[in-house]
Amino acid sequence: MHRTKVRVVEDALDANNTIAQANRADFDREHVTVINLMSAPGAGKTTLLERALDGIAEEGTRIGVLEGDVQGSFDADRLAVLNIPVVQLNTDNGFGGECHLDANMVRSALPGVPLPEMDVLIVENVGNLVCPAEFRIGEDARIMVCSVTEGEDKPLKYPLMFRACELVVINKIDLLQYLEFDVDRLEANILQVNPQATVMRTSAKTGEGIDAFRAWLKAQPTRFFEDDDHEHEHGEHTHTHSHGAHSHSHEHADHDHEHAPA
Ligand SMILES: Nc1nc2c(ncn2[C@@H]2O[C@H](COP(=O)(O)OP(=O)(O)OP(=O)(O)O)[C@@H](O)[C@H]2O)c(=O)[nH]1
Ligand SMILES: [Mg+2]
Repeated sequence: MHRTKVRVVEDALDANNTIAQANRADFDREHVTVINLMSAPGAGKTTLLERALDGIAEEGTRIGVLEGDVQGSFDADRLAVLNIPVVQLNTDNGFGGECHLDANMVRSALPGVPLPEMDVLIVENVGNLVCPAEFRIGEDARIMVCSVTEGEDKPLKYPLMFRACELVVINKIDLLQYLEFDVDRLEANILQVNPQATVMRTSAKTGEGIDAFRAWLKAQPTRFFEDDDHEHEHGEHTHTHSHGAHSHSHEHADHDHEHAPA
């Protein structure tokens, strides 16, 4: 029984990776760098984007957002005032209200995403600390947002998500003064499970640390200048570039996924 379950999960992840490659080919053709933005519900993904993307187009970086939510367009509506391309993708429309985005869901939304108008596409994943990390969507880099109300132990309890990300943003640091929270211990735990991670501390409320986050985002389109010799004919898991985003091939195959049939 257990073996059957693992096989189904492997097949599902293989199928996902095939579609993720197709997404990636489309992104490459349009020279768009794609970032998968993940966190537990409410850690501050949308608020960080509201802060960091305000005025970024005027500074020369064309960023679009694909908003993934189970239901509703609350987050897309919040970002609409920024005057950037924002597309909403709901997982309850034909996808069973999934708790994560997968490559197929993103693919279904691509016809509505004006890729030629952007250098970077940020995909805000569904708020969840486990499932989104298991499904590649064809992205170049992954960001995880972890807020200071979630507990210092989270990297040790949910290591896959922290390990999958190039950047970990510790958000809501304006609340530290009200909490008994050891932010240095959180950072040490993040680096214990992912020594390569870049770690930033932000408050999307006060704006502290947002400049560094914004600078990180603005640096993302450079991969096409760095990779000009490579013709961009790489597959999802064979290409190495400045973010090291594709060196994780099939590391998840031995993880039981919550949605596998029993
Ligand atoms: N104090 C404080 N509150 C914040 C900060 N960032 C976000 N919030 C608040 O946290 C709540 C959730 O923020 P969102 O940006 O909606 O979080 P999210 O990760 O996009 O949530 P989902 O998309 O539902 O997963 C809101 O009430 C925000 O105002 C912060 O840095 N400090
Ligand atoms: Mg959000």
